[in-house]
Amino acid sequence: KLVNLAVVGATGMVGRTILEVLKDRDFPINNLYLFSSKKSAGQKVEFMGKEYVVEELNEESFDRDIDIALFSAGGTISEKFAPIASKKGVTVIDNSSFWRMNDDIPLIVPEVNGEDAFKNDGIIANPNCSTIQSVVPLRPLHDKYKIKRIIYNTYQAVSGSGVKGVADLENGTCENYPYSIAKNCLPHIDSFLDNGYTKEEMKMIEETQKILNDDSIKVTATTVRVPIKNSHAVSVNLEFEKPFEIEDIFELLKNADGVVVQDDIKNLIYPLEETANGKDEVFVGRIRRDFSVDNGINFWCVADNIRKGAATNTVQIAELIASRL
Ligand code: 2RA
Repeated sequence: KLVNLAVVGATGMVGRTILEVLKDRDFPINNLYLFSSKKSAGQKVEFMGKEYVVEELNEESFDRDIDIALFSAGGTISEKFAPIASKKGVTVIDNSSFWRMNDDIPLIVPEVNGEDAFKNDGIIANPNCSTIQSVVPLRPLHDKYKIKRIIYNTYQAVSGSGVKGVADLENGTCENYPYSIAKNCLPHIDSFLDNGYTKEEMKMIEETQKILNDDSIKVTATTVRVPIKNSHAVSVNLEFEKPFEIEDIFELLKNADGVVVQDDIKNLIYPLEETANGKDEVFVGRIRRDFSVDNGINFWCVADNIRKGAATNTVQIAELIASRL
């Protein structure tokens, strides 16, 4: 069935990338509607040889035949308009963090818990970018060896902060960060909470447990902004309940859905941001046993935080929903 699709936040960095991914994946579109804030309304966007005029989002925007709406316009817009759209029969796939930890809202990474996408009442949440790339490799490992504990250390590109973050790196300014991101790694993404963690760190902790549907997994995280333009890297340390052979870990990762293993240290092969940029897979390397515990491993993963971390994951969820329309 061809899909009547809306993109809310169509002129932003993720919104524009969603359009690229829709084209790359030949998503089956019947009618396409593009929405934005008042500021960006009226812009003309070319998509698949047709010109579209971006409309200002309002309460009547979904009073037309729309099957699926992809939101990437911030939490305030999602809080107000996702319920309006879903009440009119639209399935909303939301990139903001607003709905992610709501018990009734599925939080989906198709390679990990795709089936849960169908248990929705009209709103599906897309996880945080650094969470998405970190959990993609975990499905087969958790299924076979049961993950007991996860330690995340992230190295996050400035594109995660949008165009202002990129400008600060390129111009050496401090518009978007408290200190120069051109000269520092900043262990501070999003705001600090009373427990001493940042919201970004708590997102990785809570979202991982929800996506793997296992609150028994102990998770901790340190999320760091680094002077890289695009693509996030994450150092992942896992401790399993069960013993394993490292050769089997390699095999499971090589066969994991959505993963490309780049691990040949003799030839200095390991994941890099410049090879992950523009791609939709999660690149995994530096796979090795963690000798400091009984059943532990370390690995390094890199992914394009705007594509797999946001736009592509959103479109993959839309493909799942479209398959059952
Ligand atoms: C960041 N993960 O990188 C957050 C939101 N995109 O800033």
